Amino acid sequence: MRVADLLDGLRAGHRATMARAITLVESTAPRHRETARELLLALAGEATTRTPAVRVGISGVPGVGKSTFIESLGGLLTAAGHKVGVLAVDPSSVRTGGSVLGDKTRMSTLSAHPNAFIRPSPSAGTLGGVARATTQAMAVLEAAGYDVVLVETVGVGQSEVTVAGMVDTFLFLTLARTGDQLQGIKKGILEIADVIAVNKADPDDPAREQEARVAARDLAGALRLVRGHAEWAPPVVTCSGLTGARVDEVWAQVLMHRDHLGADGLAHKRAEQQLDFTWALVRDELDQRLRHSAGVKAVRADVRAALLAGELTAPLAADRLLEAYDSDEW
Ligand SMILES: Nc1nc2c(ncn2[C@@H]2O[C@H](COP(=O)(O)OP(=O)(O)OP(=O)(O)O)[C@@H](O)[C@H]2O)c(=O)[nH]1
Ligand SMILES: [Mg+2]
Repeated sequence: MRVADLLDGLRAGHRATMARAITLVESTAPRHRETARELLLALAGEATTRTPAVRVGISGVPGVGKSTFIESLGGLLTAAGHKVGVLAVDPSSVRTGGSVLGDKTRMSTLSAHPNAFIRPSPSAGTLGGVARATTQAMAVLEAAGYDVVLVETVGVGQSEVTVAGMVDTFLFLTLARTGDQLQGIKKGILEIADVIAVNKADPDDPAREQEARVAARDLAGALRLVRGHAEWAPPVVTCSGLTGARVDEVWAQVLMHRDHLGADGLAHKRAEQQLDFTWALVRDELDQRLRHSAGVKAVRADVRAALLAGELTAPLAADRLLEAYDSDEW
């Protein structure tokens, strides 16, 4: 596949080309890497002349209703003329090779919409690798004219921080569980969330709605403690992804956050993200090299045996491995 053909297909918004291009940038096969690089370079050049797409990360525990919410939100956005891409970063796929997020069954209407494109999580590799694939898939979608990209991720481990580092606005979905809602939320989340929505506040269930409102108020209070007088006080709203109630309000808050950043703030945020991404790529690559180093391979069994026998301390063992690594010829 030639890069020029891919570019033509993307500009024309051809879905088959998008799927192909995303597969290409997700690929870890060495023979794809060169083409993928060339494609991404061309896309990066084009991106500078475009209005930046709205990139939103959507997180929350399994079952909080992320996919259902995206189905509702995507419906609103496509009806308003937007082209909506949905990607997933799934930490469980890192371990098991299967992906549960971004499942099209919860997004059946959206996945059938001509102006929506849903891509489940790439199903293998490290979290860094999955994140890299997702960032690059985002570039492909944007080149094809997708002006909103939603990234779904489960609130497990490092995945939220990873996703927060790739999007403009980070939306956290939570539930009203009276009493324990604050304990149930990792403190780190309150530090990175830009907008919080207490989900499943269905209008036909007044008791639940009320519970959600109380939870939202408590959360807003907790946020003030955690974030102090930060410039942006993350709004806490309630919604019901299933019925679509107040999903428009959540989106309005996302746009408020975007307004707050402003064009310069957004450009600055994205530049910083690129810098972090660069170092993540370097670390990933170094990790790979270490894994495949001939020098390290030659000594690792000996070093291990010596360490286990108590003949080497950890710092000395590390020195040995690093020396072996440095002795490699690249
Ligand atoms: N009552 C109610 N149920 C909801 C709402 N949103 C989602 N659900 C239900 O909650 C369950 C989980 O919804 P999903 O959208 O799959 O949740 P998710 O967060 O994407 O889950 P994972 O992708 O597995 O992490 C489904 O049975 C939904 O029908 C809501 O607003 N109200
Ligand atoms: Mg889901």
